[in-house]
Amino acid sequence: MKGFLIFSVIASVCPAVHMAQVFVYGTLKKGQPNYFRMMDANIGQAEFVAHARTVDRYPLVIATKDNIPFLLNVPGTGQRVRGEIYCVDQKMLDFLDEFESIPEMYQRTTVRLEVQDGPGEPENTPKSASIVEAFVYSTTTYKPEWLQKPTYESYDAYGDHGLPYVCRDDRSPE
Ligand code: PCA
Repeated sequence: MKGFLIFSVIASVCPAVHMAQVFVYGTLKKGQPNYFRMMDANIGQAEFVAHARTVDRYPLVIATKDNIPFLLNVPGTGQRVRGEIYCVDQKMLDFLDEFESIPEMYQRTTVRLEVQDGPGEPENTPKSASIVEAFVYSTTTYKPEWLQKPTYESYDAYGDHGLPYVCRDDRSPE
């Protein structure tokens, strides 16, 4: 019984076993500059599951000269970060790993999330307030001074922080 309870708390939300759960908090969210990549069927498949926020606090900062959002893998500081959970197929996961320059810029780690709301199909949507795990592109390869930067609960490339995201395919080091 105990085992069953643990299994049901950390639930899998993807309908197909070959799909992985990914939490996006930055430019891959709806309305953000790289969302179109998630929706490109030539790249792979990504299905929106629900809005969610991290169970633990993390510093979500904007850094580098290109104003890139980074979730620093330092649980316990910063804010409970808001984002979106997607189920993605292997092709999309492979693309995202490359797009996010793993392992130099980001690392793909797992994060615990509290589900907020989903699109409504009760059988496919995890219950509001349930706890799920997903992959996230976070980083441990940050500069120490990034820890002093302002943190955000919810990233918006077009927000009033005045740090607009610069998209380029050939990122050069700072
Ligand atoms: N892309 C990933 C990590 C940060 C970024 O801009 C995301 O949206 O979650």
